Amino acid sequence: MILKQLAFAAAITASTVITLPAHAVVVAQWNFNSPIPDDDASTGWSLPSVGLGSTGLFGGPSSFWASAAGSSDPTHADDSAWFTRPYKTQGTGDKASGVAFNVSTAGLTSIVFSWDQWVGAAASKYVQLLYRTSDGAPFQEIPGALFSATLGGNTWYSRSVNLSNLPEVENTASLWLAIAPTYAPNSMAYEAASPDFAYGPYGVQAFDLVTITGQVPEPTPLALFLVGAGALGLLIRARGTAPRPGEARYRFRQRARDLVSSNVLHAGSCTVTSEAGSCIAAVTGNITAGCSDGACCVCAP
Ligand SMILES: [Ca+2]
Repeated sequence: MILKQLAFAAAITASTVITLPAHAVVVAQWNFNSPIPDDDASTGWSLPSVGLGSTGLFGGPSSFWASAAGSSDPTHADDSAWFTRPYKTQGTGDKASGVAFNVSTAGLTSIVFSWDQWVGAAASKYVQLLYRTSDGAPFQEIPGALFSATLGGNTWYSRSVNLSNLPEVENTASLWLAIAPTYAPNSMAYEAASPDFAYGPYGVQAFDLVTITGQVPEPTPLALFLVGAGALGLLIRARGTAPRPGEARYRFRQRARDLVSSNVLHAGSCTVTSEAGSCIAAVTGNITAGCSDGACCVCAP
């Protein structure tokens, strides 16, 4: 049995506000590798390798798997990337095609989006990061999130955007983040990533190690002191074990005293994310996904 630390926070009232130090967790990460290595980079996996989420394509491109050699994925054998094409023809569909990633950020703040991107020589030199917080809503631009293939085409780029200044993306059940080719600044045309190439819709945009992180509140001594008072909320530190996926058993304690009986079994919704060495959960529902070794839980509302 692996002992885990679980921070359990449940607000009693919606108006409760407690400012706490935060703890970063991986909401979802896609390495696009086959979950069972098959020594074939042309096969891959679109579900997250860590956490929960989904991928999408919009505006025309389809996808295939191919070698991710050169990306920052530490996997050296059977390392796949998610290749996409075709995109819009020259002079059409600015920011109207791309790839998208969907997660829940319920209970999380300070969202950070990072990814590796391969830009083909004839692919658009520029991409714009977009977002939406409702499945049917149009995408909106994330201010300042315009990226350029400054080193030319046929190159991997590691990119990251801190979305802390965009509160709409925090604590939402459905956050979509999209990467869309866009015209060169102050123009109405795409520019090829490599200067000696003409832009072409079959220029590949490929992706690897796409990662979305967030932060969950962590209890402070003051907050723990408030347990039981009910005035500002309920905040419990717990220690427990993870018997198997689908279950989580924790012994809730308050300052070294058992708060409730040990081995409490909870059922509900929970997302497992990787966080070696500790297990933190912001619980607004109950728990179904057990913490496995090196993993922790972030619960959906
Ligand atoms: Ca990979």
